[in-house]
Amino acid sequence: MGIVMGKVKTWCALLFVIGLSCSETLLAASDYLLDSENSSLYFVSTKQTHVVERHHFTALSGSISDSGDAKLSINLSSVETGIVVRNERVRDLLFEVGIFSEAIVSLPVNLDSLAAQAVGSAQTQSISASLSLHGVVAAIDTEVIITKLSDSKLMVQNGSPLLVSAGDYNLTSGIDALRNIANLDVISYAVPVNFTLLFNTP
Ligand code: UQ8
Repeated sequence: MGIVMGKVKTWCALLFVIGLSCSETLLAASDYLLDSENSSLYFVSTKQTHVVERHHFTALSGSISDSGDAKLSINLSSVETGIVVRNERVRDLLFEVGIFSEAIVSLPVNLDSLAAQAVGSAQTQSISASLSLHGVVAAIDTEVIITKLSDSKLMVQNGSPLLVSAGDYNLTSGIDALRNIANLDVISYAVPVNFTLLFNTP
């Protein structure tokens, strides 16, 4: 009888431990949502050779699903260049928001490595993402720095300068249209992009 009770207790303890680790896995696997208020995505334009200006988007959304699919959506109508008429021209002549309202970045994320990362630490990861912009989907291979701010908060930043070539997304004729309407000799087709993305899990 004593041996049987002993075995029952061992099994109960084992099931308890399995139960605990299952619930931890479930917690670690919950969805992350972009904290859009505290996230940013900037890009830089260069005109007349030496005039370099910083712009950004005010409406971002995104998530990392419990199956490891990360997504960032950029509302292209939310472009902010600091000049109202220029915002309208970039929206209409460059991005053509009536047809292509959003840019979407998607990539797979290694959730195990995120779960194993210590709170307060940062890791650099090479990623291969796809960017859908202006009707074209193209690969972006780059590095990101992932900082685990708490058990429920991640910060993801570009780990090296990120360059978008307008030609890769069928955007050169739009840039030429902006150059013509503003009476400029040159606007560069090479556009540096910088991002800081904060994600929270409930
Ligand atoms: C844990 C984990 C790893 C999670 C992952 C999380 C995640 C989702 C990560 C994502 C990572 C990733 C790979 C992100 C990629 C982000 C990118 C690359 C997004 C793309 C953003 C984007 C859409 C960028 C814009 C691209 C582009 C080609 C822009 C061109 C801009 C230009 C050149 C504008 C020219 C402006 C200009 C000088 C206009 C001239 C002008 C005009 C017309 C005017 O009217 C005017 O006023 C009267 C002027 O002022 C006088 C002008 O200058």
